Amino acid sequence: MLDRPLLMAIVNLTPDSFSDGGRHLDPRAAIDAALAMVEQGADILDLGAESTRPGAATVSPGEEIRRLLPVIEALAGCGVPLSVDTRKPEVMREVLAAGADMINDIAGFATPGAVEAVAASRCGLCVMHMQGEPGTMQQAPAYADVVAEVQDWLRERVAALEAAGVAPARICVDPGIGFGKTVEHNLRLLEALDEFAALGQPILVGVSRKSLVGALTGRPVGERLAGSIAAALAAVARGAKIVRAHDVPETRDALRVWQAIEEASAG
Ligand code: HH2
Repeated sequence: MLDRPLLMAIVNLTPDSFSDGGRHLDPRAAIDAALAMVEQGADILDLGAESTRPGAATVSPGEEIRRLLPVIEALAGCGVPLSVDTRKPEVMREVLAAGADMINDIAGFATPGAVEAVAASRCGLCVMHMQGEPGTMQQAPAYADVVAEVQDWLRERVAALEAAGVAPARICVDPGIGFGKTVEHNLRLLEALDEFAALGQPILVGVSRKSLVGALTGRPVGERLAGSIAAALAAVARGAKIVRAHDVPETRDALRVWQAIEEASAG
């Protein structure tokens, strides 16, 4: 399945996500938006019920579950895997029981109980790197060597999952663009993404509409599509296998064209 880059479409069930908060808070609206994304070529749907933008307020596990369950139940069988973006073990257990196929954890399954919550299931996992906590992570991110430190941390988290019995084939890794990183850190990680192949796991990257794109273009969140696509293609050119994005038709087109050129050059 990973012989072409996959498109993970973002469905935020939150009132306060940085770019589309509030749009899909009503379950029916979220379900319709998600089904439209599948029609438009999404390979995976990533459902998130807690905003992780810098400074965002936390949501209780009960509230997160209440937002997620009706949407998961309605989307089960929609034709693409359902990923849930959460870092809470209670939420992981509930959504897996409800039929979720993948857990995307911005805390890299480092929260106590998170590894155990996923180990017994067969779900896919995305292990993302974050320095600090969403509330404060952008205040003073610091690394001696950002690429080495992010890689070491991801390697350690993958080892912890494997030690708990998770098959490596279930795991992808993500450097966590914008999560406790300056513009320079983000650029360095994207530029060196091919070095992450040494971890031996597929690489997922999320750059869509992020402040990195804003910093480079001077554009507000609603005008970052072109910059987001440029960053996504730079990531796949350096080996990313899954791209997490808000704008499905446009990102799909960009990936198709990129892929066709790759195939032509391979003969
Ligand atoms: N970025 C966000 C959320 N989850 N998960 C992974 N694996 N990689 C990412 O880069 C990533 C992520 C932030 O984007 P968004 O979901 O649009 O915003 P919010 O966190 O405000 O809901």
